[in-house]
Amino acid sequence: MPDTTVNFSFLHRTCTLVLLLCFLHIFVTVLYYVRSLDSRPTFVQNPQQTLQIQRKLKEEVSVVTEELKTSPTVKYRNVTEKALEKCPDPSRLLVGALRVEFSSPVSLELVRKENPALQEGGRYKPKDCVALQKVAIIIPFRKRDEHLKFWLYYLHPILQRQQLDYGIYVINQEGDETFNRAKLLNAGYAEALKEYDYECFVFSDVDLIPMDDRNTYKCFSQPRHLSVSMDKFGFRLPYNQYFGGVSSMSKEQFLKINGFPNNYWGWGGEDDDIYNRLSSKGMSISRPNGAIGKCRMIRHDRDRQNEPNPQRFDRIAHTRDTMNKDGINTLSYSVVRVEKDQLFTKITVDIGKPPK
Ligand code: UDH
Ligand code: NGS
Repeated sequence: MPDTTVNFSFLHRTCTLVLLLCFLHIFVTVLYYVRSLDSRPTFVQNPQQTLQIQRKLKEEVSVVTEELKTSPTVKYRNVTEKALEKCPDPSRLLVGALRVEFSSPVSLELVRKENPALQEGGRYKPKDCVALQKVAIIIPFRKRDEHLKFWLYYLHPILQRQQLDYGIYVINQEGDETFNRAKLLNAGYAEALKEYDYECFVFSDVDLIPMDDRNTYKCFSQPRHLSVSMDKFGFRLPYNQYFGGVSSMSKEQFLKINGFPNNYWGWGGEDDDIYNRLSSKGMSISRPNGAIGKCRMIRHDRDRQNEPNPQRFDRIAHTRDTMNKDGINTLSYSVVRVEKDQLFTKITVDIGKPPK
């Protein structure tokens, strides 16, 4: 009996000790928890506070967004970024009437040296502002190297002053078959678009130089005729519908007329066909005034394999019937060579020959 009493008493003391230890543990844990609550930053707000903070953040974001939209220079998080403005239209770099003459020859080396800002392929865009338009200039070409040098010598400085984002594409007809100006222009349109997202296309003969830099080589709300008063015509239009020499069209205007005809082999009529296409689609011709539109042609003899095309009168009489079946939608040619110079991209193309 005494043994049992001793055992019971021992057990009772042990249990009491364990219980006390448990209480002590709980007490210490609670104490630490309460102290940690005191020292924590108060991240959790009541719903009212949360809403207020969200509103403030929204306001700050919209202020920064507005600044980005309106101000060219935005300081944010210590980073200063320059957002470029659109170039002014007309460009403030223009000088007006120019002296154009062809008495002493020019070299490509000289033209390269005088135009250091050009990128390979005859590409340029203004550094300090966003150009108004991305313009591809397409030149139909075969064996006119002397004319091309003069063209590059005069046009590059003018186009840079006009602050255009431009590229020069010389579309060179391969071989000695009959020349086809309009088909080369179609090929130039297609090739230029493979390189860059051009929105405007200027089609220029290699022997025509503008005499006033206010004659901007860009596109307008209507197709533009740029060579309106040529020296060889006594500085007047030869006839009202004349659309030859230098013209410009937006991509949209060009596609609306299904591009240019591919079947005018030899000299003449293709420009009249283009005029017919435009007027059949309800478009009119926009032109600079006679003073600003003055230009000089480099005198030359008739080219070989570009004799007057005897079919041209019959063809221009049927433009409306043929324009949907012959144009950019039926263009077929192959690229023989692409050469990149600092001053131009020369693309030699095989455009075939007139059907027998
Ligand atoms: N072109 C060439 N090579 C050629 C033929 C034409 O590069 O062999 C190009 C060139 O860009 C030229 C354009 O196509 O400016 C138009 O050529 P064109 O022969 O239709 O027109 P252009 O006004 O000559 O240059 C017309 C005949 C001039 C005869 C003058 C006689 N004194
Ligand atoms: C017209 C031609 C056009 C040519 C224009 C000017 O007669 O293609 O003369 O030619 N139309 C026809 O022959 C149907 S030019 O004096 O520049 O050689 O552009």
